[in-house]
Amino acid sequence: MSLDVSDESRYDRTRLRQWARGRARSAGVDRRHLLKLFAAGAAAAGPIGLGAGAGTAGAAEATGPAGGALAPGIVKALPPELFTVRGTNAETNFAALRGTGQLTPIDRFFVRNHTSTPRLEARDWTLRVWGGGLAGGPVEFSYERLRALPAVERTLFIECAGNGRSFYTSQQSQQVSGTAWTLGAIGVAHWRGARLSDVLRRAGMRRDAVDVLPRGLDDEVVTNGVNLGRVRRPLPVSKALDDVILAYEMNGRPLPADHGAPVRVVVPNWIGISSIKWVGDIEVSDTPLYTPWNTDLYRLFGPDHPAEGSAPLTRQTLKSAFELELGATVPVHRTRLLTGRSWSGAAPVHRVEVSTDGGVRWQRARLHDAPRRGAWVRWSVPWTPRTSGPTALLARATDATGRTQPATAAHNTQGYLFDAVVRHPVTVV
Ligand SMILES: Nc1nc2c(c(=O)[nH]1)N[C@H]1C(S)=C(S)[C@@H](COP(=O)(O)O)O[C@H]1N2
Ligand SMILES: [Mo]
Repeated sequence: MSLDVSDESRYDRTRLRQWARGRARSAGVDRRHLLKLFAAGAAAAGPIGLGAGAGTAGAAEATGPAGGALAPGIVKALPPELFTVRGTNAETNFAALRGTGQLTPIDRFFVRNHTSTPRLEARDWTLRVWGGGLAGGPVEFSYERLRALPAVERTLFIECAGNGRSFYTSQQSQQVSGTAWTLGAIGVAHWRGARLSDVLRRAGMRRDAVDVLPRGLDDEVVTNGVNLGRVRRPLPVSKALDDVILAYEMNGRPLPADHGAPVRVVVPNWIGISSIKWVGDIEVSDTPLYTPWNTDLYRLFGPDHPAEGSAPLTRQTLKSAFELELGATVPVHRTRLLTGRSWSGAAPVHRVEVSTDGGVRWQRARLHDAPRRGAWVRWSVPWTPRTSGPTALLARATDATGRTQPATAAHNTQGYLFDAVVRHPVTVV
């Protein structure tokens, strides 16, 4: 089954209608209560609140005994040259990608945890598929049974919906809630796993099933005293059957703990929250499902959107980033190669232009990867700064749909889907 953009927008419209008619089952959470909670959070929280952002641990950054940053609950090492710790999360420093290949090495792949990384053993793990959208009762898959299914391999990014959020504030002077990521809440990996469609068919999914709901085995998420339950976000059956993977390998190795071991969902091109880590069960439903992650979170809210928010967010947007620290100092009259990466959830990146004078003149960057949907392209341009002082580097991508990164991103209260050209400050000395 194929799913193109028009199918997805049809799906979004249908869902919005179902939502408006109140047909949805509310998946165990009092919606009015939550809406109030999130509204209060957004108003009070400034840059940090609930969103694709803070977990239970709040915004404080802890410092470890060796002086390195400690993100409570992340297992792998987080040296400050590779990561910036933000609450329970770790952002990849883009400068640390310079010289690496198309795949993000696992030692620098960002981590977004609502709570903390659980330690699960493959031999103790089972995936339970259950619900009213199955012909019979629940079906269980052991790790071995999953690995015995036909394997698929794909190179795909996972990117948080809130990636780039801090630029709403720093570049557009707008208030948003959630983790103040710069552009490093993305990584590209080579995934290997079973097709979700194979698992659903073997579990006896019925033709009238509409949603599947993968749920993580990490701790329940508690925000301001309200228990939202385990991390879970419904996927429409059309997407689930199209290209979703139950991944057990990342970059040729068993999935690491922080990225969902032993098995995670990988949803190509969609916002990161769709790709549930540490998946333990999947509900298959014959009615639409709602959880906080597709109602009050991961929709667009604000004056330009309906009171109940936009349709649930699906595809990622278009972005570019330099492999250079924000605020870097560079020597005058010396030629250097500016490098970076661009990506889009909609189509392959077609063209990248770079400006080194704050956006007055633009030149085409040389692309170093064959553009493919689902991954990024690396690019470069030589630059010889001629005058000293502060300036801004800009990179602007266009994808194969013809869309170019705009000068400003459309504001929404939770700061999702920032897609504007970022003004990357540097000082020439
Ligand atoms: N079970 C579970 N799955 C999860 C999350 C989580 O906290 N728990 N975070 C989600 C979010 S918001 C993102 S952006 C991605 C991040 O994946 P990564 O940590 O492997 O980079 O995982 C998603 N899947
Ligand atoms: Mo995310």
